[in-house]
Amino acid sequence: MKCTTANLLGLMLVASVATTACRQNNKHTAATTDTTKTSKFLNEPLVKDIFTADPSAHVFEGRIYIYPSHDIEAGRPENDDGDHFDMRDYHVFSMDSIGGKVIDHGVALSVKDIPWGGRQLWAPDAAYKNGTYYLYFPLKDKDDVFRIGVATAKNPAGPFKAEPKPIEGSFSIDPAVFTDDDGISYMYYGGIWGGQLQRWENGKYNANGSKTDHLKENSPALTAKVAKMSKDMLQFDGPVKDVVILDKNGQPILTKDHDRRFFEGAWMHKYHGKYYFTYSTGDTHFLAYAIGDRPYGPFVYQGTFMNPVQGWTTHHSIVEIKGKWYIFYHDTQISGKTHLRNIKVTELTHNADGSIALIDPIKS
Ligand code: FUB
Repeated sequence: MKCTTANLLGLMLVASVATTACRQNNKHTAATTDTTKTSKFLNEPLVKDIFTADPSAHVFEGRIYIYPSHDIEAGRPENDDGDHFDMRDYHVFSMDSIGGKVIDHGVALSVKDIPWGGRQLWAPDAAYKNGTYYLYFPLKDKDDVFRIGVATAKNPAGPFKAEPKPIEGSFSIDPAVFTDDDGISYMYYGGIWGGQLQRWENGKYNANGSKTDHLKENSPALTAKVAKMSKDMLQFDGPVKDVVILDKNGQPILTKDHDRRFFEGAWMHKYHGKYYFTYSTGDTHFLAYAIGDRPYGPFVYQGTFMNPVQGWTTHHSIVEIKGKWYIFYHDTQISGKTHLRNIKVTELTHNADGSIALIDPIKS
């Protein structure tokens, strides 16, 4: 890893707490957890020397691997399209246990090495199958349309090599790949506003698709998407389907229902045979969940399981580690700025009735 401007900027910003220095062996260690007694936050950042967000966590080869976005100060204006999130590469992090030392494995993939790439590397996810690790990532193509790409490696930390083209038929953002007990993998994805989902309502891209179409306020909300993955994990196998979320009366959640409708940041985990579809409500800043009997749904809305974090965006992953469940998430504790985030982790509890216990990321 090189000592980049972003690294140095990050180091300067957190000089009082960061203990990390760039090393020549392509790895460096993130700062150890700062347990300041007066902190209002439930948890402290896992990484303090660079800005990280949108953490997708997995257990690979007995270690916890985290695949986050790498936030930078790109000097872009802040707007509803998310132009201020102008990320250029990914780092992969790992640790041997929750609370253990966090290792930064350096740059795993750069936008300059993605042949079809334009701008904005947003929230990624990773998967493993048959000896290969797959990194899935949203990126605007050269026409400024978000697509989902895939890159492969033999090592969970990368470096990853991007496929020459995005996944055929893919669009929008925030891929999350779930592999069921039968070995079949599914990609959940999508995001409205800057994630462009509203531009794909009829399967074709319409740059004028509006996020503020008030005529649709009483219509079913736009849904996340789900597609089965091909055996080689490089393509979709079959049609892209809607992730339908119903209320407890069997009615679809409506566009105007900003507290409950899907916005972005999909994730799937399976608990006691049920499929838990979890997501961000975006402009109302909740993490919400809906439960179904099949990977394709439909899913029945259950409630929120995380209150708003500090910062506009909220994005998570849920993973089982040694019999306990954890949520990886982010906030803006270090910078106080929307687009410069830091990843965190905390335990997640499934109650006896299958509901998820509410987490408040800010101490009362
Ligand atoms: O990091 C850029 C975008 O912000 C992600 O893709 C969204 O989920 C939100 O966290």
